[in-house]
Amino acid sequence: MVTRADVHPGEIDELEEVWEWIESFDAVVDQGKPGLAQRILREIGERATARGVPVPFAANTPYVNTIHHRDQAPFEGDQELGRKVKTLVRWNALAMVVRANRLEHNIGGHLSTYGSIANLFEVGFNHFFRARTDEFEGDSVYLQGHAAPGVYARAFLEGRLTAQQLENFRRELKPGGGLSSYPHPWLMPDFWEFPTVSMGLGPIMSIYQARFMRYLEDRGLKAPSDAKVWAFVGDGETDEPETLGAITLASREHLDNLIFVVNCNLQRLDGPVRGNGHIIQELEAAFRGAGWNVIKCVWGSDWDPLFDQDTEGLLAKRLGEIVDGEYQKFVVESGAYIREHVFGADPRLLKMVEGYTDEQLRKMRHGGHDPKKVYAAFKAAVDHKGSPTVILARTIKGYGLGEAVEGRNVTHQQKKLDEDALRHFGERFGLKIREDQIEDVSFYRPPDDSPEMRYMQECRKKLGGYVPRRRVRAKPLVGDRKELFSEFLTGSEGREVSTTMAFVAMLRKMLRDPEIGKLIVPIVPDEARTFGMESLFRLVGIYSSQGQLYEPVDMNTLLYYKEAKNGQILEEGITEAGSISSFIAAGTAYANYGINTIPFFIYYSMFGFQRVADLIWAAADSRTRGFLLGGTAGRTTLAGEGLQHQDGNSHVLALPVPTLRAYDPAYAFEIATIVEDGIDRMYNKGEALFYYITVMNEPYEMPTMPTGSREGILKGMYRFRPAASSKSKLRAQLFGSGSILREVLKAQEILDSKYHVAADVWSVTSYKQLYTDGIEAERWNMLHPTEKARVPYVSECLAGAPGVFVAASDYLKALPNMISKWTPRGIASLGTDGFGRSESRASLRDFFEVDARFIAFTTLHELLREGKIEGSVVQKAIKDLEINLEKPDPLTT
Ligand SMILES: Cc1ncc(C[n+]2csc(CCOP(=O)(O)OP(=O)(O)O)c2C)c(N)n1
Ligand SMILES: [Mg+2]
Repeated sequence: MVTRADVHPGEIDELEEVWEWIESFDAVVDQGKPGLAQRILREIGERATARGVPVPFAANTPYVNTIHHRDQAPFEGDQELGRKVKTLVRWNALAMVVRANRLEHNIGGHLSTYGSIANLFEVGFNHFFRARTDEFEGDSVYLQGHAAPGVYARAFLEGRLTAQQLENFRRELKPGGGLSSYPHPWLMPDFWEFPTVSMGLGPIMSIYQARFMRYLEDRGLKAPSDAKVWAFVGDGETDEPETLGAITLASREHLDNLIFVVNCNLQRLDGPVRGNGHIIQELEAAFRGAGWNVIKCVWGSDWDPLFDQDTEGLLAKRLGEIVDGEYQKFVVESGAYIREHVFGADPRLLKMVEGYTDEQLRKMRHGGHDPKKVYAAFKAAVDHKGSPTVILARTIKGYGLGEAVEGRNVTHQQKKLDEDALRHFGERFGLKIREDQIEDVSFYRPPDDSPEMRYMQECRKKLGGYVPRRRVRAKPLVGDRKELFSEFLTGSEGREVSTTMAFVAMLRKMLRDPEIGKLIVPIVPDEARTFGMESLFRLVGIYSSQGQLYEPVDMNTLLYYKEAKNGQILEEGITEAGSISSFIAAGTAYANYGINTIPFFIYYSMFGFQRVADLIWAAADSRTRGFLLGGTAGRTTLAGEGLQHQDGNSHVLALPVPTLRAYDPAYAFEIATIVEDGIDRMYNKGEALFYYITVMNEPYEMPTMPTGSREGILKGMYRFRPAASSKSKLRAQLFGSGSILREVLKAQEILDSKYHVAADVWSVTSYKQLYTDGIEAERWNMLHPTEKARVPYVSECLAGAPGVFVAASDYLKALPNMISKWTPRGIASLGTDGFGRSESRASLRDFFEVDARFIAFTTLHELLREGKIEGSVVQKAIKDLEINLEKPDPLTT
């Protein structure tokens, strides 16, 4: 930037002319017309383009506060009392972590993240975060996970948590309960609303939360409100693709209900976030480029007089030159060092600070630690209209924790402080507690009627109550939906349909239901046509906050691409991470908004657990309800697509998620039974569950539901087709799942007609359910050694079942192997371990050895092992069934 000092009249003509323009511009600003100044710049920019002069692109503004102190909203609060409250929260947060680690070495916890974010949180808690009340839906606040100690400490001061609970931070199993390390709604369902600790998930979930609020409003499911979504994000956390990956959605959708606050302490765990660069400037460019309102809050009020003197932009220029690694150094260095290295670069800068002592220079506060600056930034953010806002607040990691910790690279994992550091803390913040309390690091809560405690409570009262606080606000649904699903129980009468088609027909029917129809939220990541869901476009419309501003190319067709403001389908585009974030928002609306939305997220099954398993884990933590539908599932059922697409994994990857019920159904009636029961359990009975159902694209006739199979379908297995004759000496029990069940049924016929083996066929709808039931029974038996033992459901089904046991599925062999020990004689498992292939279904099933031939052959082999048949029978079968004994192992091929 040119300054007056650069202009030497008559020397360089150009500079003089440039300076004249700048002076004219300054005059407009000095007249108090910033709007006009902006317009002039815009008009000149447009003029330049029209005249063919390229306009220089600048994603960044100088390294100064976006809000000039002249335009700052005045701080509406009592700064002194606010400071006292903050000190108390800081102390108790510190005490909590230090005590926990004195009691139990290595229990962990973080001091430094909260040290940096305390002021940002406190301004929010005292002045901005509105609680959920019966009258107002409240703000949704995603709090930076590693700063949890500060949130607990505040709740303790508010009287919501006891000293005992604080004492048991990170020791949740102690009598009286403890506190979870991070925000976990599962572990603290009355407290935490949003799990944020896996870096990147909080930010993306908050974006889709803000969008879902608009969706609910545009669809008339809730009244419009000015409720906000606040997301507190670490600067290191912005490296996660999820953090920045969806920011353009927020600006495209004009989500001015969304506020990101990035805690720019310039450090992550190991060291600086951008030692050789500028994280604040980098983020500014990214967010501005994406269309966000960016508020940089870098410098505290102490800097205002200096910037006032900086009429020529020298200081701003110098501050923009210093890299973050150097800024971090200033935190640990003396005032003299700062004088030399910041201001020493130019004698004019040195002059600016000649009246400042070194101590004053060292103490110059950063924006994120100045309540006035933060208040002004937050106020500007909540008042801003038309786009989301990000506040980039400069802070110091480990702020207030003493020289050995503040700004050091080791600060992140600091859990202990020596007595000197504790005393230093007390002195620095003017904490009025006794010396012995300092040494003991005792929790400290002044009397309720002390001015600071009253202030804290009054502030919260004005904002409607406490935050965070989780409460289930929806009333349970009451309907019985047996009738709604009954048509799917009777078979397709010769018509061949796939389970995907059957499911879509059910979805269509649910959408028309008077009670649940409007609550259904279909979510697709650009895959609706793959699943034959395009008929829904026209039926319920695709949600678009702007309606449809164009005439779709297929307008004259029945199933045209209909976008509508009240559209019901969330067509998310190609983002499984975004879609599952919508799923979580919709599946937790029963708590956050008191609305029982029922999400159905339908996606390519390989790109579900494999791609976004951590978000699915967060869904479970959040007590999400709803249905995940893995479409075009099955390693051999999805023909042609090959290695990356063919899913034989998801049912294994679904195993660890405790609240998830995973099903691999073969028939429409099974799906209908599962979905009907699922809605009942989740929304009528209020259970904290969600469902994963795989659906396939192989068309076949859907049979009628066998009588008495309902319980078995839900529990995980039932006998679908008994052997034709139970008299045969050679017996087998065959298990099939999903579309492989039909291979098993074919094997049953081969075995009967060619080898006189009478086999019962079981449909195993859920290995996960069977496994869960089995381990629960085993555990109960272990703990009740003298009582009548519980029998796992698998054992109950198969008690006395004759013959050998063979299972085949389109997933890994691990699934049947898991339940093998509860069957009378162990299971021979067939599955699809290995990489997929581009091939036809028949070739794939041969390659993975899960077709009827291999099932029959494996059964005969099992009978041979049991000594029930001669080797010659197996030899003959090898020929008859054309089994290639030399074929390569699909696992390693
Ligand atoms: C997905 C994921 N990866 C790694 C971690 C471990 N981790 C916890 S905090 C942290 C550093 C955080 O840095 P930043 O986001 O800058 O937050 P700060 O503590 O500096 O405020 C890391 C790597 C995590 N929690 N989640
Ligand atoms: Mg950081």
